[in-house]
Amino acid sequence: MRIKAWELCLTVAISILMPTIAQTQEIDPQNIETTNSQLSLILYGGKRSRSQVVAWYLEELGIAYQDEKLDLRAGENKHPEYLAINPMGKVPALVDGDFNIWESGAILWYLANKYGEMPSDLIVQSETMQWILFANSTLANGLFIEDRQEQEMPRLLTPLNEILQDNPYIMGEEFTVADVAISFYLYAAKTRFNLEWQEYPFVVDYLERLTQREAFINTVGQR
Ligand SMILES: N[C@@H](CCC(=O)N[C@@H](CS)C(=O)NCC(=O)O)C(=O)O
Repeated sequence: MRIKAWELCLTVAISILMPTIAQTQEIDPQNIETTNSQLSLILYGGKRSRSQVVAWYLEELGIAYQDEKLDLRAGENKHPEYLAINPMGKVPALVDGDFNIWESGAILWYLANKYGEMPSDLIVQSETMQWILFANSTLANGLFIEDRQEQEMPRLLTPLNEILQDNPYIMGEEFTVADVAISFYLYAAKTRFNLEWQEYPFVVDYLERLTQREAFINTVGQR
């Protein structure tokens, strides 16, 4: 099945429901100020959106947050109150006290640094950033964009399979935010297109392990 670029956001998060840690609440665009003052961490997302990758990582970190689901079809992401948080009018966006950040990869990076166990080593930090950017751009486009899928999927999955043959996780022995970013798109593509990926057994094994994580089950894995 082929998919157009504009459909990407409707398909990357196939399995969407409410996180258990999150307190889900329908947004009242007139009331964003009030909402912000109630909890310091607020995730703005949409029902079928990349906000799920952030929800998963927040749950991995064990951080309670307020889950604000915007109605994208109704254009709530274009209301002035939300544009004040993300001027691009896209989700996800995260509000942490007085700080707003948007772009799912940047949000993961911020959370990993502030609440995770990001080492101070520049090499490790840069490699982590490399994988987050790869997931959000090269991998997501290669897996989902109509004109690229056939050529890019084997090109990207072959080296991923080799890396995962030698390591349980994308950066080695430890589960990191890079695994959240990478596996989110792998899972979404595999589910969306009903792929077996027999030729990539270590990718499949990796996905099976990650999708059994409690935080995944409680967020992306919910249907
Ligand atoms: N690269 C951005 C993509 C953001 C994006 O396109 N979000 C979609 C939902 S997945 C959106 O807000 N769509 C609504 C719109 O474009 O009006 C990210 O990873 O955060």
